[in-house]
Amino acid sequence: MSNALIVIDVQNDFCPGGALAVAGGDEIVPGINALMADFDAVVLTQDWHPAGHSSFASSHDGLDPFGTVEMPYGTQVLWPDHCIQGSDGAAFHGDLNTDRADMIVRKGYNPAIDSYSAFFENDHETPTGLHGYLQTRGIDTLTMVGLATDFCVNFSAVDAAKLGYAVTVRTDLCRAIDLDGSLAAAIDGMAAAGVTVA
Ligand code: VGL
Ligand code: ZN
Repeated sequence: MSNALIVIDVQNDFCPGGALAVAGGDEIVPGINALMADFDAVVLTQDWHPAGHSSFASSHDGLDPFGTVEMPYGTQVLWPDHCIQGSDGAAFHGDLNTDRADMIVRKGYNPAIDSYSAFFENDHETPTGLHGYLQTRGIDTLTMVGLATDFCVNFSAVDAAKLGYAVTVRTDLCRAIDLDGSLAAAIDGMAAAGVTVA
C-alpha cells in the first residue's frame, strides 16, 4: 500500500492579508513543499464557496462573523466571506508547489452546507469523493498539513481515522484559527480518534 500527503486549504484567504487570515499561515509553505518528495501521492484541498454561501455571516441578517447559527446539520460557525470560487483569495498561496499535486479536491461548493473535512461535508454524510480516489489508488497512510489546524485539518484527520486510514497530523506544518479554545479541543479530539498528532 502507499502513502499520501494531504495539503489542506493553503489558500490566500487563509494567509496574512486574506479574508480569513490564520496567523503565520504562509510560514508553513516552504516546509510543505519540501515534504512532498517523501510521498507516493500529493493531494491538495481547496475551500471553494459560491458567493452568498450559507457559512458566511453576511448571508444571515443581524449575525456577525465568528458567531454561530443552527443549521439542519448542526451548529455552524459563521465566517467572513472567503475563498469565493475563482477569486484571488481562493487561489493557492503563490509559493505552494501545485505542480506536484496528483489531485485537487474542492469543497464547500454546496450553497447550503459547509465542508470543513476533505472527505465529507458538515452533515458528515455527503462525500467529496476523496475516499474513493485514495482507495482506488491503494493509499492507506496519510500525513496531513495545512490550514486551519482546528477546523479543516481537524475534521479531515478525524474523518480519515474513522474511515480506517493511518493518519498523522504534522502540527509544525499547520496553523490554527483558535476560537474559544478550539485548538486545544481539536488536538484532544484528533488524539481520541486515533490520529498521531506530531
Ligand atoms: C476553514 C473556516 C472556514 C479551514 C475553511 O480551511 O479551516 N475554516 N472555511
Ligand atoms: Zn470555508
